[in-house]
Amino acid sequence: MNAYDNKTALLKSVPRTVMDPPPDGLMYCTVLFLGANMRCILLGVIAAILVAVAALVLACAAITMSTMNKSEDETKRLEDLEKRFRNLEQQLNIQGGVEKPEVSEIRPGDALQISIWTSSGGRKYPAGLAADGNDNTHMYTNRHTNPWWCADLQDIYHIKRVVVTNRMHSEEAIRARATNLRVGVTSTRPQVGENLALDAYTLCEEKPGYMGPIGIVNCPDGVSGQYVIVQFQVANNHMHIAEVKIYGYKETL
Ligand SMILES: [Ca+2]
Repeated sequence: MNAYDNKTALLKSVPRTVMDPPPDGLMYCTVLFLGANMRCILLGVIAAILVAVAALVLACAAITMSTMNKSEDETKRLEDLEKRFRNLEQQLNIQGGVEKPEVSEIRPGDALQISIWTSSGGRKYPAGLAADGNDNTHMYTNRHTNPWWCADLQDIYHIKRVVVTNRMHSEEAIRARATNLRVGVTSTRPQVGENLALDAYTLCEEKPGYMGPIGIVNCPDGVSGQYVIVQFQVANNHMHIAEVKIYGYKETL
């Protein structure tokens, strides 16, 4: 066997799978090609998803930051408004616009009552005895339906509180005449000797039943006038009280 024959024999011994494509070689290459492209597509899809997720995270972070900034801005805006309001309130206080004057006791310049009871010994108990600063002296009226006592403040005052002290040193049955206390304010002077209607004044408060040793009445804001009325809503009875203390402040125009 010469060299040519040897080469030929060697070529014939090479497997056909290396030298020649298999009968379905075209399909094999197509699968390889598509397989490579599918991996690329898959990698592309994964990359796109990652990019989308990253974009979503960034968007959420941006929205959160924006919301926080807006919240901080709103808080600062409210703080500024409150500061401006406080400054305005302070200015009004300085100008007397909303300043509430100090409440103090108002001493009446005069006092009157529906009638003056006179004892068998000729002793009289006028209205001034309920405004003399002495708890041991008291005013005293004849019997009336809804007897009244009145303090003349001789100027317009805002009335905030009235403290009525019952007659001292007497039997409980006598002091029990102080029943159904009513206190009010009016700018009309009541007439001595005349019954005073229950709606003849602005009522501060009424205390149903026995008043006890002391009756405390509060007046709502805005109640003002020159005359403070103390009245007992009773049928045909005497009125006798030791002291009336009035608290408020003077009207300023
Ligand atoms: Ca007195």
